[in-house]
Amino acid sequence: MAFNYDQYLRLEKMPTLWCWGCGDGVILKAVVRAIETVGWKQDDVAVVSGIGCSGRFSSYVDFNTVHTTHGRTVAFATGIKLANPDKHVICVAGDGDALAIGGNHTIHAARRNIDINFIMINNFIYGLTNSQTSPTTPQGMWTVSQKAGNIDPTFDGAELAIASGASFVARETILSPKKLEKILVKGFEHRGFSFFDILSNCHINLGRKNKMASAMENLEWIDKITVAKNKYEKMTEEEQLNLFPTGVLKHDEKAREYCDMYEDIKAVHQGKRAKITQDDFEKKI
Ligand SMILES: Cc1ncc(C[n+]2csc(CCOP(=O)(O)OP(=O)(O)O)c2C)c(N)n1
Repeated sequence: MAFNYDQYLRLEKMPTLWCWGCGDGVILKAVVRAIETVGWKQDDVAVVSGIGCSGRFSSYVDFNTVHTTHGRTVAFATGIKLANPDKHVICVAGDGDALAIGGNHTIHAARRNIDINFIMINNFIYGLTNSQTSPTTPQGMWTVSQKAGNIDPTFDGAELAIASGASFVARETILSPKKLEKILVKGFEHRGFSFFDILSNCHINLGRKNKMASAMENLEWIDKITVAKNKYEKMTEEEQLNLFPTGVLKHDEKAREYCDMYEDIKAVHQGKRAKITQDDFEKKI
């Protein structure tokens, strides 16, 4: 039977404001399909987005949604999750939102290992505001803020999430919607901070002056810079240079989740237990 997307969409908001051929729609489809697979009820899901093309995401989906300020997606999401630990929270942020203005929030949400699903739509540029350099823009590329070519070293959001303490980290591209759906399902089912670096095209604002003016050309470039993790691991360091491995990059089931740890704090204040000790951080599985 055909998948019923209408059930998950705010049809009155259609058509979307995304450009023709934008990858954001592919990600939206994968997210709702993954939600159906994990069996979450629409009323039990909150989708929080910031400002950017990616920020439009929350307007189009029929869940509890918050379209919040630029760079503060995960701060809002943290409050929602702590107040509703039994609900499912998804953050959607651009690479600018997640790694530039919101970088500090991303680091600390990952460090706490709070059960939030953080989807970074990585189009390598500030899309909505027309082509300023973002932390993921490759060196040498034209941007409107660095017209001679970007000199800032490129930042790897997945590596940052791993180093910060996220317990589930994965990368996929919109070229493989089925694989994308699968890693979303895995991350959604994981209890802890799940970070998804999803590589997508912005042929309008990244591509137009970087010789990939069509969606296809932009996607061919994404195909060239990505390689499945198992192949990547067999490559020499030289071959790995400028390539991004895709797939599940980290999956730690043992790390304790923040809302669970917060329950321990509540128990102390309610007089149900004396205090928290270091033993509480050894997860018993
Ligand atoms: C506090 C604040 N600073 C700057 C802006 C302007 N602004 C809006 S979206 C954006 C960047 C968008 O890029 P990204 O987060 O990568 O998302 P995309 O549009 O590419 O999805 C900026 C700088 C803002 N809205 N608020």
